[in-house]
Amino acid sequence: MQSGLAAVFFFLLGLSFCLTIPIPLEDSHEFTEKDLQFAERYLRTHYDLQTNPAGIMRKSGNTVAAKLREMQAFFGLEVTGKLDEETYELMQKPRCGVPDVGEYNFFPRKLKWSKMNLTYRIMNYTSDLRRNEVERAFRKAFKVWSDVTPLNFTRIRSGTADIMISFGTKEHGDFYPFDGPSGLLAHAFPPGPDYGGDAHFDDDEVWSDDSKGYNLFLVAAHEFGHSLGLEHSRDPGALMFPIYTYTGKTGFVLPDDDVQGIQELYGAGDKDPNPKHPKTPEKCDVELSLDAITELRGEMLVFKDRFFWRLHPQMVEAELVLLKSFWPELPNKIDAAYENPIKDLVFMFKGKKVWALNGYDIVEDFPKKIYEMGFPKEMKRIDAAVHIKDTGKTLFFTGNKYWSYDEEAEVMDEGYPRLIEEEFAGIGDKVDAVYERNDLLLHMFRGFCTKWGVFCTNCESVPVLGFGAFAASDEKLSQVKSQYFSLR
Ligand SMILES: [Ca+2]
Ligand SMILES: [Ca+2]
Ligand SMILES: [Ca+2]
Ligand SMILES: [Zn+2]
Ligand SMILES: [Zn+2]
Repeated sequence: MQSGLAAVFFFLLGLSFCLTIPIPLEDSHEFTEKDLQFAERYLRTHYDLQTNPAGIMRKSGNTVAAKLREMQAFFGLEVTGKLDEETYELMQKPRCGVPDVGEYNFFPRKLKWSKMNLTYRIMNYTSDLRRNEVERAFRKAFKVWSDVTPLNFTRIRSGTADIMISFGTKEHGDFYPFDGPSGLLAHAFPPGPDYGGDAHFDDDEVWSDDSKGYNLFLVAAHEFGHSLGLEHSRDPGALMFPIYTYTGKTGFVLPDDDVQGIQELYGAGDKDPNPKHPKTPEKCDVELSLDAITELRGEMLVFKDRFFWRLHPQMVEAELVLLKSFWPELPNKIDAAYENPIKDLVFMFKGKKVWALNGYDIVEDFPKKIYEMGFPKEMKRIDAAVHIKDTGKTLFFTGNKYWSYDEEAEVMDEGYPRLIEEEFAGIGDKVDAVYERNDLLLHMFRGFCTKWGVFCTNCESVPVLGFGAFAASDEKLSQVKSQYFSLR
């Protein structure tokens, strides 16, 4: 229970202190003895840190540093070899029990089944769900993989199956004990005889068929990936990413990264009912267009599909994370976003709905309908939004028009909508995303626009389309208008 509280505590701390410079372990009193023990156990379980009974965190610093560097590299964190808040925060997240680094794994690599017809057997059930719900979750999870390969899965009710599925707690017979609620959720063994292929689920978790506790289907689909020979992926959008994220009750589609992985082992099937497998966006992709951009407590968030990039002012690399890993209740893709720093709120838009977010929390009474803000009822969506600190106004772009909203009075300004082309000549008749930079310029994005300093440092040769900068206040506008063309 105490470690659960600690997890919540650090989870909350994570957002408000996400700007802190990594704290070197040696000089820091931020971590208690218990935290250090937890970190050590994490590195032992997932990164094969060798056991040393005499206070390994301080005495064999080099080994720990090397393991921390491996972990930080795996998750795309800043590689310091030191335990910092961000690394510790990540260690607290619920995850799969299989190690992340292949060569240190507890089983030999590159294993696969030599047959395409496999059997599975459900040895016992969790009391959290009805039997038929458990069976449906497992059946659906196998279908994820059989849809994209020639593999077939048949359930048997007695005897030995290739994939034996069971629920257990703590030490459950294989020397890889579970750990009570949260932390490790499940693990599975790679293809092979006996234990090979078997999948174990921690019954100290609350299993569900929706967003409560942990979704059995999602965890099972991940574990069966291991049962078939897949390792963990570094792609935060992949099903085989080691950290659990609830991605929604319906419409799960296996991401492209996992499809590539499993088809490398077994080839493609001929029956894929949904051949559109989402790819994880790459920030230096020439054809990248953006959904939305906003600031959040000093960080920049850049949204694209199910993801956003987090840009800490002090960090060189943008971190790519799933939208739902921060805000499980939000839709998988948003249209527009802006921050009102005075209210300490971020507003996000999708279709006719708007959400107000205070850090990780959705503000009560949200989502609301956008017409409640003064937009016409028939308006279907907002393309882009930006808050201008100087004037206290928020500009909304939709189609070829834009609106001005008075944040203090919470009303639309008179005389709007106006044509985008009138005020922001050259940007065209539609805007994808817009934000105000410290230079008081509005940076507007339309179409492919990857040439963006901190965001993608090595795309000098990428053509820049639909990128414009405009002064946030009227006085500067004409001067900046000419700049727009040279920025292009
Ligand atoms: Ca087996
Ligand atoms: Ca657990
Ligand atoms: Ca947009
Ligand atoms: Zn796993
Ligand atoms: Zn086990």
